[in-house]
Amino acid sequence: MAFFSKLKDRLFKSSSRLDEGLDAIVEDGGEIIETLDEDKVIDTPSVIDPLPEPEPEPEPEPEPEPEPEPEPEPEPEPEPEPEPEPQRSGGLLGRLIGRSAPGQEMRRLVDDDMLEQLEELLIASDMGVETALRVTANIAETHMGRRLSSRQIKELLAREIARIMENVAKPMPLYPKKPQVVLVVGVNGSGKTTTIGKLASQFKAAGKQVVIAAGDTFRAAAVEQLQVWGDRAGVPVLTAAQGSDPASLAFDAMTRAEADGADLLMIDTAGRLQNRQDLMEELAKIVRVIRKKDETAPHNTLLVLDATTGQNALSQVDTFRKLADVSGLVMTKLDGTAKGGVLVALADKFGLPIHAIGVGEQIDDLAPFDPEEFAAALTGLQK
Ligand SMILES: Nc1nc2c(ncn2[C@@H]2O[C@H](COP(=O)(O)OP(=O)(O)OP(=O)(O)O)[C@@H](O)[C@H]2O)c(=O)[nH]1
Ligand SMILES: [Mg+2]
Repeated sequence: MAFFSKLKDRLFKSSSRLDEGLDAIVEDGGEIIETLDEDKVIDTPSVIDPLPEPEPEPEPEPEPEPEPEPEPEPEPEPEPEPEPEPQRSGGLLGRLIGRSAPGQEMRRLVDDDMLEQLEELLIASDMGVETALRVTANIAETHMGRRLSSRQIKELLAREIARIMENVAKPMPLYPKKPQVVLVVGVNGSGKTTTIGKLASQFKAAGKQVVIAAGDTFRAAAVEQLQVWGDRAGVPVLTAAQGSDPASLAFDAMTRAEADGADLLMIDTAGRLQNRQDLMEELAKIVRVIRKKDETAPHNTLLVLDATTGQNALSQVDTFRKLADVSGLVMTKLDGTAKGGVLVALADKFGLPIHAIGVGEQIDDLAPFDPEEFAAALTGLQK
């Protein structure tokens, strides 16, 4: 589907840090290995494949030449200047892409040094210390003493990441309750209003009757912005006078949504910083007032997180969970950031469902969260 290839493209843009870092790890301290059949090694679906020489000595040989013969394939040219240093690199291009000539491949021994570098890279990619340690430990357990290409390490990592994330990939649940109340919360600028517009459009396309309430009553511009999104999505937006109590707007919106027989009521809220106690209390009040109408509401409380904030997303989840019963996450701005790794840390630490990811500012730039696609994109694997 065109949409998903666009998504993949955008996520790939965000993967450069991890992707390049992994290539660098293999390049740094790796060595060219003769592979009997290049394609077999490169394209093998499993990274567990045994190496040509299955017996790895404790690695006393960081020494230069594993193979005495300079180049195995008989070339028509009497080599112009084939490789100055045979085993350090396969030429500039080879170094860049972690491979050398056909039949050869750059590989790095999995040892303590390599694992330490990998751990540092994962931490630098915002995956969080605990997650990085555990992923590295898993790789150590299964692959210590092996020589792996950059591609193989990426496959291994992608598999670990997808495994951590598969349990949290869940679309926002829909209930028979009418109206199903969806409260959308998050810090300033995280993408709440935009995400509501995108979700409203998707639910409407799925045949749901949707109403949006402009619970950000502080800024006139916020109401206008939501109105624009309502028009784009083709759903009504309920508003109140600027400065009025957002909790009473939420109450009125519920009354109206009930009267209209709406399936979904999505309530936008003002962005609130975690350290603004008054705003955080106001959020708790919105929830209390909604429950006067329907004690099972809100049925979903979506916390919208901005991927570019990196590790700070973890403390946002902590804080918002204390105030509101956060039922799921949406991660926005995964396009064009190198900090997408924080999503792995979030999944690992909280296990909250990740309903969707934002990959742009347009109405259809919201995608279901697919762990395998995400892991492949994050590690720079071409699928
Ligand atoms: N690139 C990109 N930009 C996004 C995405 N989601 C939202 N934005 C942009 O982020 C900015 C803030 O989005 P809003 O939806 O206004 O955020 P908000 O949480 O409602 O902000 P406040 O109401 O001020 O707290 C806007 O410029 C959006 O276009 C996304 O997935 N990708
Ligand atoms: Mg907003």
